[in-house]
Amino acid sequence: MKEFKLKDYILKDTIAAIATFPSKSALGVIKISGNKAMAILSKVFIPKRKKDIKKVKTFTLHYGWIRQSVNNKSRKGKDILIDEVLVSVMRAPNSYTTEDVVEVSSHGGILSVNKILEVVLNEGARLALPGEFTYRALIKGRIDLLQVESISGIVEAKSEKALLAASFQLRGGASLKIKRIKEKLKELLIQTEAVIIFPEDDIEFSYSKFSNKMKRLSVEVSKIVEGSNEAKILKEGLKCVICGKTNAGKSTLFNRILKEERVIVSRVAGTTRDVIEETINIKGVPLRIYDTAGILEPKDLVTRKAIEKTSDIFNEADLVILVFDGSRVMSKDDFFLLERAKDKDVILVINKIDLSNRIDLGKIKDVKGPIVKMSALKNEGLKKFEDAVYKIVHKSGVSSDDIIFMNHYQRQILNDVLFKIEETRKYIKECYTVDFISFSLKECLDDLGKISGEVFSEEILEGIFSNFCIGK
Ligand SMILES: Nc1nc2c(ncn2[C@@H]2O[C@H](COP(=O)(O)OP(=O)(O)OP(=O)(O)O)[C@@H](O)[C@H]2O)c(=O)[nH]1
Ligand SMILES: [Mg+2]
Repeated sequence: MKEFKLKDYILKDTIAAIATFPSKSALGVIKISGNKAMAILSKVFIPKRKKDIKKVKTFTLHYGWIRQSVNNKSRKGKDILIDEVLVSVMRAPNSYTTEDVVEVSSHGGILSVNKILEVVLNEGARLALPGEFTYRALIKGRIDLLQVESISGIVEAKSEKALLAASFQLRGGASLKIKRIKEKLKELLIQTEAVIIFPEDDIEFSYSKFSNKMKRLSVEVSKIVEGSNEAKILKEGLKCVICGKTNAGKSTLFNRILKEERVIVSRVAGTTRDVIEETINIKGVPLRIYDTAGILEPKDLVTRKAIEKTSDIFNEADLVILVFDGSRVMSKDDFFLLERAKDKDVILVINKIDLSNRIDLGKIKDVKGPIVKMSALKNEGLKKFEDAVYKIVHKSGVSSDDIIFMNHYQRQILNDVLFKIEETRKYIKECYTVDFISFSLKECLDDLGKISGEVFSEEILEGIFSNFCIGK
């Protein structure tokens, strides 16, 4: 994807873009925003009822045709009519961008929509960059950075829970939470500053009272960290890898989870070579689930590649599903995989319970995660398996109002804030001088300002807007 820099988002330009997905569909929408929006419209639009379109009121709808002016001699003066449209006019400052905004709804043909955009660009608009309409809403102060992030949360929502959470955030729910934390931090900061600025007044600084307040703040920030982690899972899906030695029944389980015969299953050890990815939804949580090769010893180039691919996806996984063949004793491959999964969230699946049991579960140690006994072949225990996945995904117990969509940078900053708060608590416990505490609180406040967008951070803004689509 092309990288965009903030300096390319020039505010004085009038911008235009196709806002709908270009495909054969009922409608297509072309958006124009900026101080020349109405002038451009007046050049390309022929209203059915005669009127001066430049002077129409805000929030009005106009029926007519989009035209393309023709300059060649033989057709001079005879415009080409491109498409029959409805035009919505939203005047500054009450519009998405706070500027004059025009939305042209045309028929949804790919050519028609592109042609309308072309004539609009010919009359002086510039093609909008990704997220540029939303960027203007942010810069003009109509929404903050958390609301911006909620918009991509709405666009990308894969479940009702994600949609409701993003919509709550767009209404300012998350912004208010950050604001409240900032207010509390400010109060604490003022207390420390009073001690520093007026030493002659001998203001008493109670370390124990301060410590209690910081503890409460830490709980609140932790809750927001959990909410942002949950949002990441809802947005991107939980990466969930199925591992196990050859023939344990990984592919059979994969097919069961998907409820279709997606991959080849066979008695031959080493059937699966490639990593196969599918996305499913378990009770509103998108799971990006991967079937992998069970081979652990490379025999040739193909098996070497299979091992490498499995290993890469294993390292990235949020959740490992470790499949054991319950009808066989534990082998060195099983122990190797157990050791490897030690630091991950794991579900241990004891498969093939329809056969006689030979596995010794007592030998499984040091793994945090539930054990699910099942038969993938006979489709027994799948419900227990899905419940175990659901429990792991929701272990934090975050409710939908606590979910906060943030981008990678915002999450990183939030984690830094929590770290600093914990550090400050240590300073307080060890009765450091008040200026140490004060400095740390000030840093936390600045960082929270970057998350909501009050403190300008180029890195965050570029990170957010490069992921937006053009036309949003
Ligand atoms: N009896 C019984 N057989 C099973 C069960 N699950 C899988 N199998 C059989 O075990 C064999 C291997 O299954 P796969 O799903 O291909 O195993 P895998 O772990 O994907 O194997 P590789 O891709 O070679 O690593 C097949 O013959 C399956 O029918 C089960 O629950 N019970
Ligand atoms: Mg397989």
